[in-house]
Amino acid sequence: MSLDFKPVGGVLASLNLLQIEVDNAVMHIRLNRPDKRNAVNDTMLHQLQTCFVNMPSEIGAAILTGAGAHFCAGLDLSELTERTVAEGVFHSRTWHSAMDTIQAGRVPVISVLHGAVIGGGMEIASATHIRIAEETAYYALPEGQRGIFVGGGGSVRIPRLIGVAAMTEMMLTGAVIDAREGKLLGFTRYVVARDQGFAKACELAISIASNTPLSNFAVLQALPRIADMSTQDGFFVEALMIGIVQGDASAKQRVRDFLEKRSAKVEKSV
Ligand code: 1HE
Repeated sequence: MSLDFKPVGGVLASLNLLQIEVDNAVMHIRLNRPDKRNAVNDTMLHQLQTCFVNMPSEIGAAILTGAGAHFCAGLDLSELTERTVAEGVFHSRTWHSAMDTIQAGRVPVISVLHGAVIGGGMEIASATHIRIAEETAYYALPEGQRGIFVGGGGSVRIPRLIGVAAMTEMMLTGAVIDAREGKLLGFTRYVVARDQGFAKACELAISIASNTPLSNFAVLQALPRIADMSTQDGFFVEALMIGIVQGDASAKQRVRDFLEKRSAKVEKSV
């Protein structure tokens, strides 16, 4: 498959801060700036956005990881000092746009978190759809200590995962949360042993990529919108969504496959 990425905003010549590999229907995107602990500078942010905007139609799921000992040390603080107030506002909006291409893109994204998952690193992870932590992962929001605030959508997404109270405490105190506590708080779905995150992500990604595209579309696009709606609006959109999804030929085939004993039962994993 050729990965013909078009630059977003004409900024990029290449995606050198990402390492991208494709295995059948799964794309693996690795933040690749380990010497700076994958701190996200403007170039990396644009490259992430470019990658998700140009997701080839053959891809059905993506895995996001970080190179080196850490997932991501957050915003590249070296780019922050010279910004004016207006530039700060617009910079945050650039992050919002990039994170949106991940969360509201076409493919489900699984992040594998290890080592530091700090500030903007938590914001990137919270824009993905499933988070897997390796036991080395730890989380912090040191924005309070740095005299800044979250700017990559974290104030919206992170409280929906761990609650406003936990995020408030993390931001006020700089508390560092380990992988197990992160799971207890609801930030990740899984905690796995060191170096086991990618294998787990592959297992999930292969399964997710085999869902019908319209069903994955409904999960990614309708669920978060319904969560923002009134109860009655939510029921209404849900009814429209199931009507559309179940009307697709691939859905009808899958239901027939089950009824005619050609597809697997629901079984709990051991
Ligand atoms: C960086 C950054 C960075 C590392 N921006 N350069 N994020 C933070 O406040 C986290 C800051 N980073 C750290 O606390 C530590 O670097 C780590 C715990 C992540 C890793 O420690 P360590 O000992 O493995 O590495 P190091 O020696 O601290 O860093 C290696 C290099 O990466 C070093 O550069 P060098 O040129 O001296 O080798 C560091 O300066 C550089 N580096 N992290 C810039 N973040 C959308 S708004 C989001 C707001 C935020 O994300 S605030 C949180 C920012």
